[in-house]
Amino acid sequence: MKNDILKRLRYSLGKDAGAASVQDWRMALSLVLRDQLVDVWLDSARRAEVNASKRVYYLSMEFLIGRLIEDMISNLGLDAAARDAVEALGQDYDMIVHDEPDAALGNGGLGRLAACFMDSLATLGIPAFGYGIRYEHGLFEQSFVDGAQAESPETWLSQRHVWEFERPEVQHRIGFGGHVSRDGGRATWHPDNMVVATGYDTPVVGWQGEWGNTLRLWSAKPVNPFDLESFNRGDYLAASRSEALARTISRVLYPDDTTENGKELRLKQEYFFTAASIMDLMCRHMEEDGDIRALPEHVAIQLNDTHPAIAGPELVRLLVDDHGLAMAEAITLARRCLAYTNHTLLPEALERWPEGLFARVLPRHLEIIREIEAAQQAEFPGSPHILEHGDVCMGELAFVMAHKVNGVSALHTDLVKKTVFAELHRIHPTRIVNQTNGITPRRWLHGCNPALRDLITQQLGDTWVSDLEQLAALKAKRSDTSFIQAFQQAKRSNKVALSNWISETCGVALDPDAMFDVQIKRIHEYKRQLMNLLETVALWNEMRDDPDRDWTPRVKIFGGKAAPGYVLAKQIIHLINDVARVVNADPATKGRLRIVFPPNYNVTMAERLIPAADLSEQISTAGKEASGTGNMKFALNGALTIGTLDGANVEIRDHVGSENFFLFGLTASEVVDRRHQHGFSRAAIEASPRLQRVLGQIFEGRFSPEDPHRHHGLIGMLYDHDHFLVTCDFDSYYDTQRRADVVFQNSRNWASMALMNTASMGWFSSDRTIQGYARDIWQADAPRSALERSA
Ligand code: 26V
Repeated sequence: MKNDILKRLRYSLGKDAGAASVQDWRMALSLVLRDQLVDVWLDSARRAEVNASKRVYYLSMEFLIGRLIEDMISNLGLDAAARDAVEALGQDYDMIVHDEPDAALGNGGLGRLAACFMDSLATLGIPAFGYGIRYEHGLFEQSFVDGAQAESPETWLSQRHVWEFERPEVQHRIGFGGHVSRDGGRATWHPDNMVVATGYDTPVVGWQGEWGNTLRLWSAKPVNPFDLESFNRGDYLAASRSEALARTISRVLYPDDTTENGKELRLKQEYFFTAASIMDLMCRHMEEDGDIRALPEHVAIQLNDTHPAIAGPELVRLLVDDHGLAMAEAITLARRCLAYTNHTLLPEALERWPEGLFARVLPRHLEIIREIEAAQQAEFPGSPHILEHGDVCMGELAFVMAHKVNGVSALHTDLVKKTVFAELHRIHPTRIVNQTNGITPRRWLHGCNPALRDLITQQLGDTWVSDLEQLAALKAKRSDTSFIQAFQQAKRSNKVALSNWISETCGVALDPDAMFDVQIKRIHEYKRQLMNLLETVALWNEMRDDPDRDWTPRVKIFGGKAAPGYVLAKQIIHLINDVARVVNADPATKGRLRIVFPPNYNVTMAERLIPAADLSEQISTAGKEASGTGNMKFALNGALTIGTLDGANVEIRDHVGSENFFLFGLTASEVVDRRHQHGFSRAAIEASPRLQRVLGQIFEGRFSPEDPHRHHGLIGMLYDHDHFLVTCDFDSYYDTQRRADVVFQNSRNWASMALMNTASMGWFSSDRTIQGYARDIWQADAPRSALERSA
């Protein structure tokens, strides 16, 4: 390996060992690893082709993959070999693997789920492609300027992305706009704008390197690089106009996961990557099989939310306009290929496009949507409309064009049936199914938590990594003193490592024996970071009032980005930073309470924070968090959860046992009732002197003396339109936190409860989730050898 690295450094990167930077060494190592992936990857592709296997196509606007190098090393089983080789070359191994930029091609849970699914599909040996967009700029970088969020562009591609293979020969032309002509019954779309989608392939090789799938991301290029005539005329701007237009399409990830409906560029991005993917899989099918009517036997297309929902009309368009099928047959055939996952019930996040915009960008698709709508109404009179109030409703479109629709946790699926799709569920009572989310244990335990991983492997051997239910055997160790001590030791070493990192990056010293209480996720009103902060201020007050009490020392850790246009979320960030400044400077609570908010939360930061957490904050308003997946990562790594009965928290609590979970708050149905009570938030505030005091302090500028009015907006919101019931759940949350304080004082008991969490989380492996999709939705099997392995 050492020689291979030197060879790559010299012949692929053109660098001499003496002149090589950390980045050069990292790229050389990565290229050596990539070589090793290629054989199994190409072999897998060939086997899938020879067996004419059904392939899964996972269409997602987002793949939040983070860094890949450590995954690649450990999936290939090369941990020791890579370290030895790099050290023999006199280089710092950890520095090299930490040099890789974090690929942030997603906003949060939905994108990270897609990345975990790719890992599980490869580990299970299910032939699959992930299709998405190769954004030039991922999610913005966050910094704090005087406590307020500032954004700057992310630039992961400023260095070469070493894992990918550019495929200049894989190109599809994607049209926009124009008009539709008719010749007899046959329609032809004449777009007036074209771009080319070029594929970039990243191999995704599963655990132990036995199977490899492809993540194919599309980049938009101009059809003609530039207009030579304008160039010769000296009009350089006009010469590159078509280029500029094309490149905007894959330029940047939309950073708002709720409000950017109706933006033309977003619709173009959605159509761009969906059409490229559908054309790509159709070409593959026609080459391999040749019978267009056999498509559903060979193709399962999963739509990750409604973002690729235009896949339905696009598939119908190709079947009717290019392959000459009748409309009714085309709709039925397309439906047999398609399935749709819903990830949110928030009304503002459900996609709708103004019909006028749709007509301008995708005129032929709008016609087809009208036909789909007519067919649905003819068969099921009174069915909910796809076209409503001048909008194209993507949820209804996705539902009607899918043979299965799934929610992502038991509670969420139940609410999908009862709320957003109640009427469609009545008409199609077997279409909606549940597939509770999961996480890959390779990254979220084996990779990120070496201390705990080694302890588990000592006990169980290493087959748990692809068969996570084996962790249940650890339950027998809950009263085993020496094992519990080793378990505590692993957590403590992670907390020490995190403390060192926080002291370097935030300049705040932490006590590793304090309770590390962590809330990391996008900043959203419904996730209630504000409630966590109000509780922190209340605790601070109480510590100052009663300094002689035996307080449990706490470190409150926050992480997360606010969408640049989400004013309230940004105010919450500002308030957290304001409170942190005052509390961290207070000698009265020194050593007892600390607040830290490291900027630019991303996958890599999650990998540092999760293994070091004692308490996991999963405190969304019940009925609002579809599933959550961070909740699973924490519990797997031995944190206890403080949480509401929301999303997958419900199932986590069922698995780990109610005695090992800090439950509080209103239930989803109580939330609905409470909202109907007039003046519910003022009543809750009046009933809680503790909350009143905190709100008063913030209102008076206790934490922002230089600008005492700064947080008036937030406080006013809590009094007058507390839509997410922060005020109503506050007291129950505060009391439950104090209960956690007491339990934490008995560290051995806490550790034994934490162990019960780790030991009970096997079911939340994304391997289990993917097996559920394969069985209930895709009817896709792994080729025999892989199946035998997982059996
Ligand atoms: C929506 C939109 C709407 C318009 C513009 C851009 C954009 C980008 C992303 C989204 C999706 C938001 C939905 C989402 O991320 N849902 C999360 O999905 C996780 C995986 O299923 C789940 O664990 C979280 O509870 C859920 O919030």
